[in-house]
Amino acid sequence: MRTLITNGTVVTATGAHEQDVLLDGQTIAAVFTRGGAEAAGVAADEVVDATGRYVLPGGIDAHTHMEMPFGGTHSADTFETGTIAAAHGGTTTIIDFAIQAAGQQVRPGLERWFEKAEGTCAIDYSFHMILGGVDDAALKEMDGLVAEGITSFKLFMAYPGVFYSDDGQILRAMQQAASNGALICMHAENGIAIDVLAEQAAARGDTDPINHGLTRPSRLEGEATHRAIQLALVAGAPLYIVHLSAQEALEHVAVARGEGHNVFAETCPQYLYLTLEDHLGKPGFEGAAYVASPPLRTRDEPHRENLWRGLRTNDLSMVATDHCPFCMKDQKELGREDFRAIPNGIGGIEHRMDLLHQGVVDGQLSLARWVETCCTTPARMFGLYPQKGVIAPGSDADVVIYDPTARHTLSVDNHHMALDHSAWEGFDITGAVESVYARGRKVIDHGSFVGRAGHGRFLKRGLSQYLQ
Ligand code: DUC
Ligand code: ZN
Ligand code: ZN
Repeated sequence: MRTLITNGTVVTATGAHEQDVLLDGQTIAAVFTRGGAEAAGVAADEVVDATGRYVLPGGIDAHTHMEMPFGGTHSADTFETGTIAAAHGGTTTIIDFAIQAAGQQVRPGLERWFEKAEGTCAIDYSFHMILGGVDDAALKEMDGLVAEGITSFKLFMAYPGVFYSDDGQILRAMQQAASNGALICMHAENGIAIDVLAEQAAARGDTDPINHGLTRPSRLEGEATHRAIQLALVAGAPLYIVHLSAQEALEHVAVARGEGHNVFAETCPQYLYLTLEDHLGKPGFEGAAYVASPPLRTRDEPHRENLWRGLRTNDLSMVATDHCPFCMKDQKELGREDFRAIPNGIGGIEHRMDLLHQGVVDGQLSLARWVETCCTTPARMFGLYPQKGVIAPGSDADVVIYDPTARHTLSVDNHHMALDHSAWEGFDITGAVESVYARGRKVIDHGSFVGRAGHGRFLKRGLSQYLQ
């Protein structure tokens, strides 16, 4: 099957280009200057007129949690529902976090993730590995996993007793990463101090959802980020900070990068748009929908402005969602009496490309930077480039046709995530995904899903290409 996409504006990390794109089977066969395909007499089974549309590389969401066990329940999206929602939003690859639970071995955790994802994903997928217990066995497993294409590992400085690693464990994992080429992804919040604050709040009777944010101050994200950077420098390992939310943390990343160190960070749409007061602080139990860690930050400090600036200056390398959806009913409700029992997570896999395009419309980001932070850098950072993240001959035919002028409103009534609410309810967006190709197969056609659960394949990743 050959598909020729004509008359569109191809947007890549290098800018906007008037080009035609030929897909042949699962790959991009050629990119022509406007009219070049016609002049060359290229024949195609399908010709798509993309006049007035952007033609983008498929989005890569490098931080998702499908069917993740947490606080006595599981995140609500399966690999099937979550990847279909992703496709609706112009994302054609996810990297999900397989989990080694505390007290368990690494391998069974990974095998469980393969079982869940195999045959159910609508788009391609890969895994990072969460290390919930760094010991000699886990360190040895790291080398094997890197050889098998699991080339990044997440450690937690938060959640004592669940996923938490102490500084010694972190240092040892970083030393292992320095020797095997893996990238350490860090959840940087001081969980020991947070647990003290949370316990004190509960003892005072401060149990509403907003206390989740009040007991996780941004300083403790800044402190943990600084400590993680120092440990990485001692180990001689590169470091990637996940879901950076606080200006204090960004400052430490910026200083390290200014000194020339291989320190990188992602942020998430919720930290660019939502706040502690306006969302986590909604009346009654409504704020539970916005409980995630790190928490939404206060609107009284310029966290959001600084994060947008960080995206422009490349102190923040990319945007992922930390998609971790829990319904209000039976899930968030577990913490109605005590904010500590609210499952942590916000769903947003479907809206990342739109919310960041809105940033372009609002003058926060350039068009090229939109694609770079959502598609190209994730591929480079996590060893998928140039198979993914670019429109170029030989790359996978993951292509999004995006209408930059369409307007729509995000809502639980029209989203495709398995969620009974939307953290993005009422957000007006300029720009909309029109059609999506995942490895050459059309999966979204004018807003309708026409793909197949099981089309997605596991992607064995190479080492991070952050230096390329
Ligand atoms: N943060 C969340 O909000 N959910 C899952 C795990 C995490 O680190
Ligand atoms: Zn995390
Ligand atoms: Zn996460």
